[in-house]
Amino acid sequence: MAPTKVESKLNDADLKKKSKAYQGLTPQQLIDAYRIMYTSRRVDDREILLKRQQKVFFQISGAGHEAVGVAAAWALKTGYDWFFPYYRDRALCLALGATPYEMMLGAVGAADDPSSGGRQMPSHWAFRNLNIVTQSSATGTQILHAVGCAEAGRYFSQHPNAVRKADGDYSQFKDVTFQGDEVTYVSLGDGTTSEGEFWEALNAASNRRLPVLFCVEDNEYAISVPVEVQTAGGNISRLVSAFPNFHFEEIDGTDPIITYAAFTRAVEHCRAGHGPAFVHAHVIRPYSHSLSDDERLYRPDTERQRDAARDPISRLQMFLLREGVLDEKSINKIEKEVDEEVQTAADRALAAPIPQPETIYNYVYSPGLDPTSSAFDTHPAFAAPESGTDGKRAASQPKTMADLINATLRDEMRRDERILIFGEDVADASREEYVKQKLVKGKGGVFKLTSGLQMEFGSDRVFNSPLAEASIVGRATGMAVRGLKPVVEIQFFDYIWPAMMQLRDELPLVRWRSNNAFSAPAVVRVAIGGYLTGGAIYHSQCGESIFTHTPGWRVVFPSNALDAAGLLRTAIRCDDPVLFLEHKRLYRETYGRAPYPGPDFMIPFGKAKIVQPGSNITVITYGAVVPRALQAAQKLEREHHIRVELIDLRTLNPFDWDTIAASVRKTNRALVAYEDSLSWGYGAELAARIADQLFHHLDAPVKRIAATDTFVAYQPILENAILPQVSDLFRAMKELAEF
Ligand SMILES: Cc1ncc(C[n+]2csc(CCOP(=O)(O)OP(=O)(O)O)c2C)c(N)n1
Ligand SMILES: [Mg+2]
Repeated sequence: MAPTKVESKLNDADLKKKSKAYQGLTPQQLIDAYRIMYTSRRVDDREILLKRQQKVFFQISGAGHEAVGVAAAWALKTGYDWFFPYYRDRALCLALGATPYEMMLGAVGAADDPSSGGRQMPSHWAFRNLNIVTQSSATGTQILHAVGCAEAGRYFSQHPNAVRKADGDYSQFKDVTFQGDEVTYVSLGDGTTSEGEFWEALNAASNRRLPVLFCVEDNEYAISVPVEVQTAGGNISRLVSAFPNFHFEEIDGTDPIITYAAFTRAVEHCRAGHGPAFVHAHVIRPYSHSLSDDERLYRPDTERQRDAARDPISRLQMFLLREGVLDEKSINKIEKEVDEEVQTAADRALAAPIPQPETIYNYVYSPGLDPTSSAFDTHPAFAAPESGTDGKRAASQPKTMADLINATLRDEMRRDERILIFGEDVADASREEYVKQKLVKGKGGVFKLTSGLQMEFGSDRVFNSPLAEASIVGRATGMAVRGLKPVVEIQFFDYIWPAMMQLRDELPLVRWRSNNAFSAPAVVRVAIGGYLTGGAIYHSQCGESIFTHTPGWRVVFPSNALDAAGLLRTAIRCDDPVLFLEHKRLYRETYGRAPYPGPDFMIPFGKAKIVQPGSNITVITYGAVVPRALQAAQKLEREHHIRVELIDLRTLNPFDWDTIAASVRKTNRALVAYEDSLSWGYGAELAARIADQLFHHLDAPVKRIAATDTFVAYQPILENAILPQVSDLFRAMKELAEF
């Protein structure tokens, strides 16, 4: 938008003096600030009008927060720094370069809405070209993404080769840009400071001295809950003041000049590499929480009038008049121009095409790289056992699943400098000198899966995280958005739940909700499952169906060493988020060992393995039930001449329906076996599909065998009774065959 010329009669000397008084902002910049703040308010007002006319479907305003947005945008650099705003940051986005028209496209849910293509509510900003990253409605999740983003910027500065792309993997779709002194901005409300993820983010940013600028826009309410209920003592600045390496500011965020000065100091601290900054801006919320809220139900008029007296727009207007920067006529002129622009934007947006229903499946997964395709189907290259060096001979020996996962991670990290590994206890030793001085051997994971990787690749590529699962997944998401390939570990599936908001509402959803503007193809490795003899309730759980029920994830669950290696490589090279479930009991099992299949062996997703062909019944399973079902099937054949076709799914989403269907058409009998508790488990969906789509081929009801509908108990007698055993599988198979 064209800036309005200063209309008052200021000479050069006056201007210089004034600019100093305005904390470095020129009178022209103040006029521009007024224009943007006023535009922001008018877009809100127009949306409210359209909502009342039922032409838009939701409205949440940035009213009262405009000065903070403009000040932050001007202290930072468009397209250079990175932004994780929240829904009140309309003025920030406008000041960074977004337009009222683009915002209106979001409000009407137009196909060309740059933030989400009509998939998200309005004010959920994403502007790829402005480095404004997609956000969700979940309060606080964005803070960890910002931390990961800042870590990525630093990583690329220290590993410029990581920018390189490879053909045929995710990196071909990930152009990396970074700046050595870039800053990541993230904002949130006062209520959101109560979320655990806020504290996890502060802790990580502080400890790692990351250039993250945290901005708390404190309007004293979270919907109807006042700040003194959210925050012990009523002031978040006081609570966070002990975090080291921070620069702190607490300011009146309704005054753009003061706010700009505070942001400028904060940005300087971050850019200089001193660490993060925290700007606590006191603002107002004149328009209720959203159009679905009426604040008169919980705020008396007196309080609302007190706020109104601090309205940032009228304050700046009065200031400009008082200073002689603008007169009434020029203010009216600006406002008229803005009103016209907003009106035109709304009219154009209302006429814009809306998304077509058939596009709903677009961008659940990468449109560019299909991990089920033949590109991911390569042959193993086993080392020849009789010839070659000792190393080659060793490589030809059968290895455990744990060995091959470790070897795959190692080879992929050698191939691709974008890969980072972090999680709880994954490093050999955080105090790396202990290992280097050979004082200790190093840990490398509670199951030793990442053993030796820190020592080979360095502590900036393999490192321990704090004990904070949301932080692991949230930071990985921020890194993956920037083009890194984090391969993070959740130590036990039983402890995945603190990360659930990130795993359900964020990582798998980044691509779809931003209409492919952003993506986060990270890998989350998780140790899962029971049969441990003593694992008990909190070290034995399954629960994979919760993730196969979440669109956006690829879910992998190998049963043997070779599949684990081939599928993990596909997971790392593909362009989708992958939940890689590793059964603890299988890590070092004799069953399914294999020699190392070489550094390029891949298995495509969605391709089951027929473990044993058969003609009488089909058994569909995966994970640790595979060897148990095989034992039962072999016994059944020995004792009763019943031939079982045993299918190992290997990947749960996508899953290989063609192989299941072909088998059931042949045997006419299906048993679905799984380790998770029976009801609502993964097998329920398979059984339903078979019953639905293969009904005419069935000679017997589709049966399921699974754990009891309880958790897994400690005492082995109880554990055996709870988890499906070989004898249970045998019985179920026999009954089905004899039905
Ligand atoms: C995790 C989560 N819990 C609850 C909500 C519902 N909700 C949306 S906004 C909001 C209040 C946020 O208050 P605050 O952080 O102070 O921001 P403000 O809206 O006041 O700017 C709540 C409870 C949500 N979106 N996400
Ligand atoms: Mg608030």
